[in-house]
Amino acid sequence: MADSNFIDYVKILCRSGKGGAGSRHFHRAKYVPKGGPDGGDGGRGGHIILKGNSHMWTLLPLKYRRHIFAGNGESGSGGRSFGKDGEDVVVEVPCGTVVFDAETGEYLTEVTYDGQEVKLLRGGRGGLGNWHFKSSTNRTPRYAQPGEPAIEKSIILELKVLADVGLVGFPNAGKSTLLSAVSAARPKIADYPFTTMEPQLGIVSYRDNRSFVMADIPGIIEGASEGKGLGLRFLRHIERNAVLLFMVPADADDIEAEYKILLRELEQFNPQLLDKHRILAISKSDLLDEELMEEVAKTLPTDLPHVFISAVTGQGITELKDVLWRAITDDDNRLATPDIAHRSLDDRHRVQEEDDFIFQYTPTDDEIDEEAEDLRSIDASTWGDDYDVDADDEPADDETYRWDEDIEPEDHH
Ligand SMILES: Nc1nc2c(ncn2[C@@H]2O[C@H](COP(=O)(O)OP(=O)(O)OP(=O)(O)O)[C@@H](O)[C@H]2O)c(=O)[nH]1
Ligand SMILES: [Mg+2]
Repeated sequence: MADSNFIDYVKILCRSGKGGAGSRHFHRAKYVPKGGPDGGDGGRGGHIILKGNSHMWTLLPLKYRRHIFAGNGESGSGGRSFGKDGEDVVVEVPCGTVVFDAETGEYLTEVTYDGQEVKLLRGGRGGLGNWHFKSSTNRTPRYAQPGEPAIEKSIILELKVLADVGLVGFPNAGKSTLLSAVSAARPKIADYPFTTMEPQLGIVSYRDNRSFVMADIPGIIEGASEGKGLGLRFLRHIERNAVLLFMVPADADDIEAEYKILLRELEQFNPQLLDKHRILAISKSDLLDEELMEEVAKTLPTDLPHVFISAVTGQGITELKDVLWRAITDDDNRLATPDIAHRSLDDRHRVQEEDDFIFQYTPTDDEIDEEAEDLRSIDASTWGDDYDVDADDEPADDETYRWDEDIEPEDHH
């Protein structure tokens, strides 16, 4: 496993950029005595954005990237010059990446389609320069706003393979052999358990140029939901499949009993998995003759369709594809799929509005009080009393500003 390319779990520390400070500057020029406040605004800190990329199949590129930091905004300067915005960081992830808060384990969001952008951490807004705070009572504000702080969050990215059909079976059931028989994928096949150590995807072509994606998942054993065998690590991939194809070999002692064990493991992992369409394939049917097959058929569970298949002789493969296609395209199933995708679905995050970040900076009450106190002290400043400012030039309302009020400087976005 050490040299595996398939990485489906990474933990990363992310930090957005902090906002640049507003400038506290007064215009100075020959023949313009007391030119007035002209400190510009600080630049915005960089955002952290996740972006879906359908050409990525693993989180490997992120494995060694322990930190992702966006750039800080630069401070404003004299002459109402704006500070430069900090650089945004766009992190590309495979489709099917689910994001959790590393501290709380809370589900945050997911990236499902190519090009989708999820705004994760908002960069701090830049502070306003002192010329915003000029007023009739204070023509020489010595106050400028600091920039908003950066936001730091540890996140966990989990990849859940997006496939139409997931293969569910004990080790050695013939899952990889089936995938290699119906697709161009070439998974490793051998007669020992746990040959498959990581999920493999294959595209199965169906008639009329249609196709669907099948995922070969490592074998499940009794106790997998408690971590036995390869355990939980791969059970989660099944969450994203639209249809589950159970595979039990024809030479099993009791097919129904094996099917029930598999079903119980899925249920213990996530009961909603049982809402998916299920199909039972009796693999290695070349080991049975007609007569035996009829005998076996009588012992099969009756609550799901079954198909006798052999990846070796090709028996039942066309029928299997038909049954799978019908299940995949079944509208009832389509509707059921999005809801069962993950734990703790949070309404707040479902719609990602244009500037709706998952984490934004919100000042505490103390910080708001401190800010207001600073602004009040502007009035107490001196040396402006005799300073002449054209009355029309003054901001009409008072300059009390709170970070959460979102004042936009007129000519800047
Ligand atoms: N006779 C017969 N043997 C098969 C058939 N399909 C698979 N086998 C054999 O069964 C053994 C296991 O096959 P795999 O495809 O590796 O099984 P798996 O379910 O992927 O196993 P794990 O990856 O360990 O979970 C191999 O020796 C295959 O040759 C079949 O249709 N007929
Ligand atoms: Mg296998």
